[in-house]
Amino acid sequence: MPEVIKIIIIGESQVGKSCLLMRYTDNIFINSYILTIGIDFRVKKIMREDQPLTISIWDAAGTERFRSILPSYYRGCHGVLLCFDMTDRSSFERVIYWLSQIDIHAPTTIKKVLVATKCDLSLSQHQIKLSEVEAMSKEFSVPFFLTSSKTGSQVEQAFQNLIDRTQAPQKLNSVNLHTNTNADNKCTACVK
Ligand SMILES: Nc1nc2c(ncn2[C@@H]2O[C@H](COP(=O)(O)OP(=O)(O)OP(=O)(O)O)[C@@H](O)[C@H]2O)c(=O)[nH]1
Ligand SMILES: [Mg+2]
Repeated sequence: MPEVIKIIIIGESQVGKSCLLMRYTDNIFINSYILTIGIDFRVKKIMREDQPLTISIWDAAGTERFRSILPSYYRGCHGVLLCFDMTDRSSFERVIYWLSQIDIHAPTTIKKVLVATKCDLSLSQHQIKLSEVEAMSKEFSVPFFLTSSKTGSQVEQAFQNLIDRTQAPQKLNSVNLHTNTNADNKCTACVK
């Protein structure tokens, strides 16, 4: 079991990757958009089963012009958060592209989580149905989380799911794809 877990956050530009990272590491939300140049990096130390664990998190720029540097950052990654914006259909359609990038560049053992962002925004702004997210999750056997970095909803859970699976892969390989849709955890904005 690794004592330092390396996680990368990927997805199209402006889906909210940096906000997800800031919410997880610093518990803050930044309303204005600050473009990530190349790649950003933060560390969070947690306790897991009474043992200290260091999580190093790489926040990749989504813009096309920084894509060429990305392949080398997948190296040695234990987990990946693949983000799309619930209010931007094109970012959801690009999930397949990002999955192919993981297949090409990341270790075969990498654990994946699909992260729907901005679920705090009103249903009228949503461009993706929950059933479509569920279908994508099922097709690629990747659990999903309906998150909001603004409210903090499901952010911790998305990271924790990834961390747990990197720590005990043999037990948690058959992860329940729908655990995050339990009534208590459900992001109500996404319930249709
Ligand atoms: N309402 C709402 N807005 C969000 C949320 N997450 C991010 N945003 C907004 O979306 C915009 C883009 O967020 P970023 O986190 O910078 O996006 P990014 O994916 O890192 O973008 P790149 O660095 O270009 O790849 C910002 O204006 C954020 O305030 C969220 O959960 N809810
Ligand atoms: Mg960013």
